[in-house]
Amino acid sequence: MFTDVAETVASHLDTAQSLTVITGAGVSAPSGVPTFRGPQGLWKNHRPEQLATPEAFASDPEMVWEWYNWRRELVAECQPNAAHRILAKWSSAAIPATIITQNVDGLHERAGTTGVIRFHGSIWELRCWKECDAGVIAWRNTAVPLDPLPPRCPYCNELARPGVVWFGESIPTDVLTKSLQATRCDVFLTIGTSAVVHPAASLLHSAKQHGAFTSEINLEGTPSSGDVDLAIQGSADTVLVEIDRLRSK
Ligand code: BV8
Ligand code: ZN
Repeated sequence: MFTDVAETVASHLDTAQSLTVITGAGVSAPSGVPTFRGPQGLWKNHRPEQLATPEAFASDPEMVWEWYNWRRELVAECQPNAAHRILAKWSSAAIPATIITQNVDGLHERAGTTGVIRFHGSIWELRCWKECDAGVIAWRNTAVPLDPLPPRCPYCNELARPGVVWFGESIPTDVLTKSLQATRCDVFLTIGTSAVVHPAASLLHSAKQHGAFTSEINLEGTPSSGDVDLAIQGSADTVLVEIDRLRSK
């Protein structure tokens, strides 16, 4: 059903000297991780801006930590899918792909992808809410379930917060710089994202300005669909398997 468009992407990949991919929740959907804005989405009984914000955490840290603890438990039971595996393979190819992800679930890393640029951080990292000297640097915590809940900063014993970027918070400068640098590429793929969250969604426009061939792989149309050279409607895992099959190297 999409072999011809997959062939077009595969042929661009065969001649590309650099490839950058940005992924969203749709890449983890086949693994059973709910998307953010889908029917059974992670936000269904909350508006995104309500829950994933510093204000929500300040007013009710227990409620926000209940939500993250639930997501961590859910993700811990999920396995990477073929989309993660193909991207992991491409990240260690002769011409390695750069994988930028909006996802905080860690499934790209679990699939073996090297050098993942985590645009919105990770639910497997915590930071000190009071930003004490030692605790301002995120630390890894993979405990499922979290105990105690909410978790404390090991350095000052104040509240810990999830190591993610919330709405109204800036993307860390080094992450933004690395991501913008990665948009200087021959091929830019945006996969499994509704392209409504900025500045992540604007990386596509930066890639276009640098002359990249751009393609979107998504189950449904998005605000980016009209901006890419080739929009492919399909599931990230099956489309990536087809493109990988058609690549000659
Ligand atoms: C910033 C981490 C500067 C936490 C997330 C008003 C006030 C303040 C800010 C704003 C404002 N108005 C606009 C903004 C900017 C705001 C923004 O973009 N808002 C949007 C909602 C309008 N952005 C920010 O605040 C950013 N910071 O701008 O800093 C600043 C500073 C101060 C004041 C102003 C500006 C920070 C944004 C980061 C927010 N953090 N997550 C957590 O995860 O808990 S965002 C959240 O959405 C997730 O990270 C997620 O990754 C991201 C994007 O969602 P998607 O991944 O696209 O998921 P979604 O469900 O939406 O779509 C999935 C798609 O997959 C669907 O299209 C579906 O069809 C498709 N799909 C499903 N299954 C499959 C599939 N595709 C393929 N195959 C399948 N099988
Ligand atoms: Zn601290």
